[in-house]
Amino acid sequence: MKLLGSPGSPYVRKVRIVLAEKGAACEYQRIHLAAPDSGIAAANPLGKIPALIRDDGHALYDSAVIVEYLEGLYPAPVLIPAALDDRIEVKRWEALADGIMDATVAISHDYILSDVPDGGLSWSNANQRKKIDLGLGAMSRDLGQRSFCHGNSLSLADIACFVALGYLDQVLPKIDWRTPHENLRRLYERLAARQSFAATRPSAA
Ligand SMILES: N[C@@H](CCC(=O)N[C@@H](CS)C(=O)NCC(=O)O)C(=O)O
Repeated sequence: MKLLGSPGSPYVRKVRIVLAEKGAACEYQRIHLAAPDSGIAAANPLGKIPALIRDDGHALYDSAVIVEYLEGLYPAPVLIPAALDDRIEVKRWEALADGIMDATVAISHDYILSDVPDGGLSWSNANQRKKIDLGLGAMSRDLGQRSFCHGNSLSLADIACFVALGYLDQVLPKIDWRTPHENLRRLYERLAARQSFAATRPSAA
C-alpha cells in the first residue's frame, strides 16, 4: 500500500494517524501538488490528496473512503464502531471536522488569491468563517465534559476533530478557538501527546 500526500494537508494527516494507531505498514510518498509531474491525476482524477494505492494497484480517495477501507483491513483497534448508531455518529463527527477543514482551506486560498487586506473578510470568507465558528460550537457542545468525542475510547471522531483544530492553528492562527471552547483545548492537548498525533505534526512529518 502506498499513501500519496503532503505534510501540510489535514486530510492526509487524518489518514496517517489512523494508519499509525492501527500499526499498519504503508509506504508514504510525499508529493508536490503544484508540480506538473506530481502524478496525482493518475491516482485521483480530482487531483486531490490523500490517495491510497492498494497492493493490487487500485487507487482510493477521498480521506473518508480511505479510513473506512483501513478500518475494514485492520479492525483493531476499533476506530469506526460496527454498530449502526455509533458508526453513523462517528461519521457525523468526521463530516463536521472535514467541513471545518474545507472552510479553512477556502479562506486560506482566498487570502492568497484575492487582494482583500489582511483582517478584512470578503463575503465568501465571512460565509466560510461562519461555518468554522458554528462548527467549533457544535464540536464543543457535542464533546461536553466527556474525554472522547464519541464513546469511551479513541475513535475516528477524535482524530478528525483534532486534525481540524490543528489545521486552524496552522493556517488561521488568529482564530482563537481555545478561549471559548475550553473542552476542545483539553482534548487537543491530551491527544497531541500521543505518538501518532505528534509524529504527524506538519513540522515533524
Ligand atoms: N474531501 C477530500 C479533500 C481533499 C483535499 O481537498 N485535499 C487538498 C489538500 S489539503 C488538495 O488536494 N487540494 C488540491 C486541489 O483541490 O486541487 C478528502 O477528504 O480527501
